[in-house]
Amino acid sequence: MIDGPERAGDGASRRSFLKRSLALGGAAALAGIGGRRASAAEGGDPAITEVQDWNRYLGDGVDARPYGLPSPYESEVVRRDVPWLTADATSSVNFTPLHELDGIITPNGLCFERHHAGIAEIAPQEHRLMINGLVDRPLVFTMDDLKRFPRENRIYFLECAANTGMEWRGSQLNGCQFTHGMVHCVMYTGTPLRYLLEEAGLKSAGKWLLAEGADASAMTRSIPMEKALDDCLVAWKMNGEALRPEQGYPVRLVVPGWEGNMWVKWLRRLEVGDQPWQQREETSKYTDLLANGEARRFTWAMDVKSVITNPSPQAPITHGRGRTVATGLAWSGNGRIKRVDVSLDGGRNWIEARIDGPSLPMAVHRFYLDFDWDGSELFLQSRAIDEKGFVQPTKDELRAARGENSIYHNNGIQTWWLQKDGALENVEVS
Ligand SMILES: Nc1nc2c(c(=O)[nH]1)N[C@H]1C(S)=C(S)[C@@H](COP(=O)(O)O)O[C@H]1N2
Ligand SMILES: [Mo]
Repeated sequence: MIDGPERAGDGASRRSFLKRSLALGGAAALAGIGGRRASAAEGGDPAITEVQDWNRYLGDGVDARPYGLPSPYESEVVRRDVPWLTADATSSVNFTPLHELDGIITPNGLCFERHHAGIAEIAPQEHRLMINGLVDRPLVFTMDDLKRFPRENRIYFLECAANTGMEWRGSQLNGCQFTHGMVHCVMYTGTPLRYLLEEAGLKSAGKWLLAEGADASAMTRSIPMEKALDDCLVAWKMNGEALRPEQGYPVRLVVPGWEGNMWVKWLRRLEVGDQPWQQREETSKYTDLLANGEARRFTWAMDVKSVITNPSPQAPITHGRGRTVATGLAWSGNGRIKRVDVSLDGGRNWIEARIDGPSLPMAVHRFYLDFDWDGSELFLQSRAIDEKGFVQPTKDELRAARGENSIYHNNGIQTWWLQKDGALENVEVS
């Protein structure tokens, strides 16, 4: 709550504040935001004058919650699905509540889920990972075997190639959870895939890898050996604890920067071959049908992308005009994010946002724009640029290049229409 004579939302000071804050890329020195003035409480704010229960009585002891859960006041912070999107929950998706999160790490219980045949519930002592095909020594690993290989910890985003797919032809879903929530960013612990392949001994003809899941869909994808030997991980921990069943417990493949479908969960087999297998998920699915009837295939790296998570349709501005924190996420399968720009006027003018927190290759980046909202309508957009120089396109630019048939690989610029009452709507300004 902004109050007092110096409130940032006042006339001339507001305009100069806006100018200043824009000039400084949002990192402006902010005057007049000391919170509610103390005098407001002089009438007797019961939040101050009354002794509250939590102040009067002892709380639960240390063993009341052996596995901690969020406060009951955070009960809205959950994954959500879009019921009409799929016929059945076992081959479906739900979405990360991006508008409720901050920083760059997605908590384990909020990582979106995408299953093709439900969640496999696997007893780790019964799980095996096999390496076969063009290797000197076909091998089978137990989970205990895997844990004797050298471990690494790395933070990566995973984005489903279908993320934002419903928005290709125009704006459709009202909330960044639904338009952009098929992404999460987690610290994985595991062993580089390279070590396991070296243990088996690659034959020189071995140029491709087939990764297969142990779930009822037996998810299978072809991965070029170059990538497998470069930075892929076989991971069994996420954010420090065991993978959640939804995320592939006891072990999954991590394919940094590349489309989520390749990150095979419940990983049970790696076959080495001399060519791709042309599986269903790399032919009929996860391909983009161009206007000329040809399909783009094997487009693995996820393109540079960003979205403003707050304010957004599920997170309206409730404080009225004045000082406002806009924030969002940016990521690229090509490496680090170099810059994020924010527009308040549908892409006519751009202001460089402030990136805060770790800047890691193929991880999400958190950006902020601290600005003074004058209460007028705005068209909020963000545009990310990665370290390879790729610039997030407008949706028109994307459609000009790829046509109108696509679902997958939509990294177009998102627009939120901020209305005078602080509500927001998903619209397209291209
Ligand atoms: N075994 C198996 N692996 C899988 C899938 C699956 O259905 N089965 N879905 C894939 C898809 S399409 C995506 S986007 C990611 C989703 O990972 P998440 O559920 O951890 O978010 O897992 C991939 N790995
Ligand atoms: Mo996916």
